[in-house]
Amino acid sequence: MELKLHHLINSRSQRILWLLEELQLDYELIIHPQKVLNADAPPHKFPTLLLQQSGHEQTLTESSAIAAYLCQQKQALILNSSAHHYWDFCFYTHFSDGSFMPNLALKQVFSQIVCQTPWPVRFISLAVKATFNKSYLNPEIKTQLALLNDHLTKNTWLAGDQFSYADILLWFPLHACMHAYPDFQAYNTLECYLRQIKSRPAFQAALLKGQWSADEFQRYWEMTQ
Ligand SMILES: N[C@@H](CCC(=O)N[C@@H](CS)C(=O)NCC(=O)O)C(=O)O
Repeated sequence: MELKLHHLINSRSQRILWLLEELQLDYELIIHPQKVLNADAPPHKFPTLLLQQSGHEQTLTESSAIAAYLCQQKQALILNSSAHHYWDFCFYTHFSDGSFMPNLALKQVFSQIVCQTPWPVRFISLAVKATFNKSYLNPEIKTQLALLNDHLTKNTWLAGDQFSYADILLWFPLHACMHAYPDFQAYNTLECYLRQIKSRPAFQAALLKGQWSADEFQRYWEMTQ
């Protein structure tokens, strides 16, 4: 099976790059420094994975679908339905992109609206953003962080002692929260969990290959606070 990954620097596709490194799969990496705005270029969502097998090419998008497929193929980083932490595995593989990331995506949207509002009336969109953050998004994220913090206080990884692709999917929104949510430092366990991820060799290799910029990521997500 030949694999080609379309990756946008500092985006969610960094998770699939990390997954490919964890699974020790051979792949070709196509790096996109920024969003494709050219009408002639094929539209891309990042990640997009192209799989070539027996003369047939398949295009796969959606990080969680890509992760589920690759891990099933390799029979790695997944839990068997008889495993003690199977239900945690099931829940958290859907939680990250299904519930957690949408709140961060809304923060991104409000931040973009502010950036695109003409300067003389920007105070209006700034006020809307602040109100929505205060009254809805930050309380929602607080509840989600408390859930994760509580779970990871009792477990090394999301699925108990076993590192799984649920952890890979969680990393991006959790790391974004570190900069996008004002009181993140109150969650000591989550900071330790992120450090634990950072110490994985495959994670480090993926950061290098994906041209990850920690400063750029921080700057981008801090603007959404
Ligand atoms: N739910 C999808 C979201 C993919 C997505 O929207 N990725 C962003 C980068 S984080 C993207 O492709 N942006 C470029 C665009 O929408 O044109 C996934 O996790 O794979």
